Amino acid sequence: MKNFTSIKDVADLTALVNLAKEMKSNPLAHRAAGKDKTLVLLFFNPSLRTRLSTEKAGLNLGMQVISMNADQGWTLEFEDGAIMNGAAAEHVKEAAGVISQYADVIGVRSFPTLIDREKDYQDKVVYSFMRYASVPVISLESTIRHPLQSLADVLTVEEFKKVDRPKVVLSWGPHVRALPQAVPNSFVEWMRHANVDLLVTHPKGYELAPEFMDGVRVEYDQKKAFEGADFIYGKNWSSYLDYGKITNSDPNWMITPDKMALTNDAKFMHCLPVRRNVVVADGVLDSPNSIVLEVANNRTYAAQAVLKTILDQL
Ligand code: SN0
Repeated sequence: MKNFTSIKDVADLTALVNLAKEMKSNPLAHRAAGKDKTLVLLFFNPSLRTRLSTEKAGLNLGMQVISMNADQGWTLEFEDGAIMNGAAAEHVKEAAGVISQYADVIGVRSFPTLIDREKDYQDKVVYSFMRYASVPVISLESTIRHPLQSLADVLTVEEFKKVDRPKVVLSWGPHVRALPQAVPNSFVEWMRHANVDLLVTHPKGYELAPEFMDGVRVEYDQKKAFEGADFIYGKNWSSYLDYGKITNSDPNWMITPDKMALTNDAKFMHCLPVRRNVVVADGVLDSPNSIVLEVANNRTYAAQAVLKTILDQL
């Protein structure tokens, strides 16, 4: 694994999940792996879990960790051949090259504009860093994917499943803000490689990009989708078709205890942050079936498995 930006960077998902489990069972066992190595995390957008869990993962592996909020101050230029007479003070060619002088591994977070679909789906920030950095780059949520979240999701399903091939339902829920498609895109991309029966439910108009959904089942009737589910994964996303828009805010799509009652005693998962009583009702989040904190905890071990794999190859 040179970089970590999508499932395509993972040679063997089962082996990576097993490594994450091993990290979890003894988080400090590999403190020598990252000795004298520096992890630099760059945040072009806000972060709570990703920042803390990835820092923690690096520290558990004995790395030195430097995080930087890159959302203020200089804007970077990402276009090749740009005449830089506008707002951007530095090209990513120099920025990524410079950070590579200080870091052994670089992590980058960036959100989409949700205005220009073609541009967002080029995933330029993370790919530019990969191109111009001389050290491995990991995605801390790119404009269209959130692979560390998805690895934690696969690990959590693996830990909590009661049947060999559980029914996993990704359910859209309403939201007041237009959110990225990164988490659901990535969730689908990873779950289709896991041993699960995957179903996606959302209102018409919220179809995800074909590059992620090809061959994945969709059920537009949310209640029907919930029937017999072993896991419900709640998430809002803005429309891909009417790009970045909120085209449905029907509160009837909120995930409620009534709907959870239709499932096979399903566990409830969400990547967080979550708007209570908008996307999901209190009764679901506060029920014993909610494992949102377990998902968040697993973010550390997902990141630790990825970092360990990369460190072993340096
Ligand atoms: C982000 C998203 O991609 O949906 C981060 C999730 C890991 N979520 C938000 O930005 C939520 C913002 C809000 O106002 O609720």
